Amino acid sequence: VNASRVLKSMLLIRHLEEAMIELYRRNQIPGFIHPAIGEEAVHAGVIDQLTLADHVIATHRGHGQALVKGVDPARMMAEVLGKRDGVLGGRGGSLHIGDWTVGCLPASPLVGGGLGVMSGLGLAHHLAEDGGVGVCFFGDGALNRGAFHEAVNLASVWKLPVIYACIENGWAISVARAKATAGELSARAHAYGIPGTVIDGKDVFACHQAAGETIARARRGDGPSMLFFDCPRGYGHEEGDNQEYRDKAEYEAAVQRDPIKLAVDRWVDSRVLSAEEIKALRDEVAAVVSDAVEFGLASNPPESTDAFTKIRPSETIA
Ligand SMILES: Cc1ncc(C[n+]2csc(CCOP(=O)(O)OP(=O)(O)O)c2C)c(N)n1
Ligand SMILES: [Mg+2]
Repeated sequence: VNASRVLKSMLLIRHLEEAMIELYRRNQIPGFIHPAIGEEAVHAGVIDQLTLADHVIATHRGHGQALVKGVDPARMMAEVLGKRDGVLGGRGGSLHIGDWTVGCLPASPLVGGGLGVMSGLGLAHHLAEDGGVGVCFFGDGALNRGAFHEAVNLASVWKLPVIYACIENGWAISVARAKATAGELSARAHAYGIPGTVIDGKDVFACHQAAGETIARARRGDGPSMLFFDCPRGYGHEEGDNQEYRDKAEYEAAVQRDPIKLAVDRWVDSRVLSAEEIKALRDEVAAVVSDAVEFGLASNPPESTDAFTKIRPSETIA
């Protein structure tokens, strides 16, 4: 694991989202935001191993996934604020975050909406024989959608280079996983003849290693895999969710294991990073975040006269 690069990714996700939360509370952000606080190790550990030519499709909780894939933080912030300098011209916002030019497809806010799309992209990489892979992130709520079974079944039959990365945070809004999802998680993968492994989603080293193996397998042409990142939700479903439906002790246990703190402690203990190096990374990230906020706030909303442009495949977005 490249410690400074991976830590920088995790810090950037955390602090850019904290800045979004603050702006949201000041009513600056239209719609909803779904922070991924506590999921940073999954995003950083997995996507760190992809190239620009590989693809990711993010979820409704996708800022971190998009940031690590290479979406520009300032243009992401402008997008979330609904401004014309956003990655999608301010038309998509948080729930569609992405940027084709860095291999991050605009997110599907439909639960499980990315699964079929990514199997299609896997087919494109397979037919092009370009060695590229796709990673489809999705939540445990998507495990029970018909689209999940269709997408994974065909990917297995056709040996497509796709990693299905389930972020299992224990909840789908206010529905606990145990109330909605039957059986063992890994059985969902084994049913389609592909590997399915449960990983500690708060441990960036474990995330990195498991993803590395599945990415290598996909690149070799040995087909798809599924990873289940066990990552108890340490935040509300969306900003503003007071989580009245949740048991306090269960919530507190989820918050307790902070992936950033766990990684920092390990790097410091093993002398991979010094306290000074970590401070320098924190300062660097803080500057990127404050520039992103400034850029986003200074940008203007889209022109109404632009509403019917850039809606056809032949027209580039933003
Ligand atoms: C098809 C569909 N049904 C319902 C919703 C409303 N919805 C938004 S997020 C969500 C829960 C998703 O849970 P999960 O997939 O576990 O992801 P998490 O929010 O836990 O990250 C639901 C039901 C939706 N967006 N799409
Ligand atoms: Mg969930």
